[in-house]
Amino acid sequence: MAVFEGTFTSSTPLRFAIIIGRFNDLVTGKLLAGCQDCLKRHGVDTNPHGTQVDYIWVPGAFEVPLMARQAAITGRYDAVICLGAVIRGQTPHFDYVAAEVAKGIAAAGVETGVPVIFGVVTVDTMQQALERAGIKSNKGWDYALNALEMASLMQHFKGNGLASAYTSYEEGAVTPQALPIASNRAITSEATVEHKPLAD
Ligand code: INI
Repeated sequence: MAVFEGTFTSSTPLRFAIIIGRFNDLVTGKLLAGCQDCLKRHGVDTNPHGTQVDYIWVPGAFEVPLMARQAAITGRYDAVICLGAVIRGQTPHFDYVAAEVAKGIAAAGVETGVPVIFGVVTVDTMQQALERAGIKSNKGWDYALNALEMASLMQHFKGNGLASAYTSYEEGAVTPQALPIASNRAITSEATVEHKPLAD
């Protein structure tokens, strides 16, 4: 038997998608900066015009899970990092939004087999959000570390997720019947996705 662990540096260049909610961008912008700082210091080229990180901006945290799933299903990324800030004082339906976002992000990872990192701060006040986005510490840094670790860990288990099944289907190696049920709808509608680096 064996022990499997991820590392924080990889001998092969890993690719990441970072999904960022614009809502509360005072917070999410700082989370992103922390995230980029961590990736850079671990040898990742974070330039949006480079080959390792794509940045995808969405209106708010509610839209993050959909884009996380779309990004993961392409099979292009070793991990997807989701950044958002949901602040109780700003939304009477805080509990619903926070719960849906958490469930959606978890589902995107489980369904596709690609690590999807939950980097959405859910707090009571803007002060608390800012404390987590640089004033005391920057959770963006931690989320990037989590992504590096999971991306590296998953290298041991490549070939078992929906994203790889999707790629095999695109290459004609498998039929839709051979894929997980949840993937069949996605396969037919997403076969023409173009994989271009996105500008910031
Ligand atoms: N989006 C957030 O990311 N954080 C919030 O605190 C928030 N509040 O307070 O409402 C928020 N709302 C927007 C939401 O995420 C969607 O973008 C919007 O409802 C459109 O679907």
